[in-house]
Amino acid sequence: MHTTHRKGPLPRYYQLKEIMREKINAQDWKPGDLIPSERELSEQYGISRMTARQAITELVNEGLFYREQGKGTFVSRHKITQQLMHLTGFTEDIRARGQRPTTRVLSAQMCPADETTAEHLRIKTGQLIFTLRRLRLADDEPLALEVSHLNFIGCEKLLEEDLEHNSLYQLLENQYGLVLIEAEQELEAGLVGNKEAEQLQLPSGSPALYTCRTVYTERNVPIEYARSMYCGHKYVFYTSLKREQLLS
Ligand code: 16G
Repeated sequence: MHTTHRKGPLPRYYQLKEIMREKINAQDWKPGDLIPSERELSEQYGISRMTARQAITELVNEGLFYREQGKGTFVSRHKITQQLMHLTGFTEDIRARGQRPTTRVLSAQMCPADETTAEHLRIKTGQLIFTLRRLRLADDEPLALEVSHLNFIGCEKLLEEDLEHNSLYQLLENQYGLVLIEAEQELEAGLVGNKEAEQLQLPSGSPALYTCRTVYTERNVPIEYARSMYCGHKYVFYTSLKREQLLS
């Protein structure tokens, strides 16, 4: 389909959406490419600018495009998938995609646990725990801001670790002999605030995915409570669902 039809059964913004989707699938438009402006699309397809805007906006909302203020609208990179069945860390997820994970440590310190964190880690509010704030990048592109709270005997030793160049999960497992067994994770949609927008190099108000994760070691002891903010247009959380068989 290369043109939109006024008398077709489908609304014209929808037809344009499908045309643009095809361009991405056919790789005529590649990740990072600037797409034509509303004006160019409206002239090319003989539609109003409002119709072109609606089609673009819907593809932005679906995560296929992203907008950069003052620059235009671009094709998103293929999203990074975190499988929700396996307990993996950022480094593993990014390497599995053939990308290079890097980390900027924003702060690492012993802090008193706030009420929510204490509840998840099953400790007393105010207990000192290791708190790590990191900006996570894939191929030098900022992807997520993470705050990890860790509690285990000797967690203050993490202050001496090089967390800029090491995976936290690998350290916990290989250096500290901790066995990460399972995790609970919640996802919530939201928007990127001003400060985070700057760190993630996004316009403020961009879509974000907020996650809360509690990781357990053996005997169901919580060890990490992490709150993260992922760039909404670069990340997808994947889960496969099976219908429970009816008991006969
Ligand atoms: C993931 C976890 C985070 C954990 C990190 C470890 C979510 C929402 N967060 O990003 O809790 O600290 O992996 O990654 O999935 P690392 O081993 O690369 O440091």
